[in-house]
Amino acid sequence: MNTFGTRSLSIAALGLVSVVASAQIFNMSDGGSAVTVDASVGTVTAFVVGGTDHAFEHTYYLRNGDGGTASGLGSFTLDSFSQPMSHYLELVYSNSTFQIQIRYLLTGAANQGDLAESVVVRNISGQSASMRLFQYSDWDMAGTAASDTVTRLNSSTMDQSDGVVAANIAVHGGTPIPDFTEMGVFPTIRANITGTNGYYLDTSAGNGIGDSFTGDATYAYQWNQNLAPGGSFSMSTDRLVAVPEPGSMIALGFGAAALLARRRRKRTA
Ligand SMILES: [Ca+2]
Ligand SMILES: [Ca+2]
Repeated sequence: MNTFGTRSLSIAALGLVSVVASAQIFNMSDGGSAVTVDASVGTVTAFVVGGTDHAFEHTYYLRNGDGGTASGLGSFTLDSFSQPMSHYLELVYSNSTFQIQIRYLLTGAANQGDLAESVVVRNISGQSASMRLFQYSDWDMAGTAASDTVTRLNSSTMDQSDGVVAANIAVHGGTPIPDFTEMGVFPTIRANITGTNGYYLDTSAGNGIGDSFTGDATYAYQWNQNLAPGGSFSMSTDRLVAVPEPGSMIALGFGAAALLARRRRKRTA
């Protein structure tokens, strides 16, 4: 299948290199579902199921030790990308300490889509590293930032659903169970991860089961691992979006609600 990477190479061949550098967008599709990844920042920017985009931002931050803040993948070098099939994408980034490989696998079916991610973080420095890996998610279920409820089902699973238009995402982050998780309103969690030195998410594994938050819900997972030189850490997560039959949403003025939600997307990163 075609990939943006393939198209990028064609554009580069024409000499329009600046276009490629500023927009490394990969589109995945399978069974009527679609995912867009902006590789320039390592972020899922769209997760379309049932014709509606349920994503605002889903991304990673990394930190070595607790003396500073975590960095997004936009500060890393994108070493390679590969999209041999329309439903599969592999990205590899590095900085002076870490290499991070992210593999996305999309499986779509009628009115549902499943996005699996497997991640490997490798210590490529010559010294021990204290990996602090954050996976941060801001889904906007049913295409609206509002009226979402996220619930901590267990130490590795968050469930997020829209209370007005039935749409649901369930995340399974069980391999291994994250050391910390947090849920809350945009943009607090992201601001703390990227702006507070040594920030840990607020809930240790095993605590706060059953807690929930309603609003413009966001949540994050944190894994801590001490990596020897050359050592690596692997984890995987999976998220399933299920939506109702298309006909059941029409009476709810869904389009107007989605339009209002898009206004929020003008917010600054
Ligand atoms: Ca949200
Ligand atoms: Ca919503």
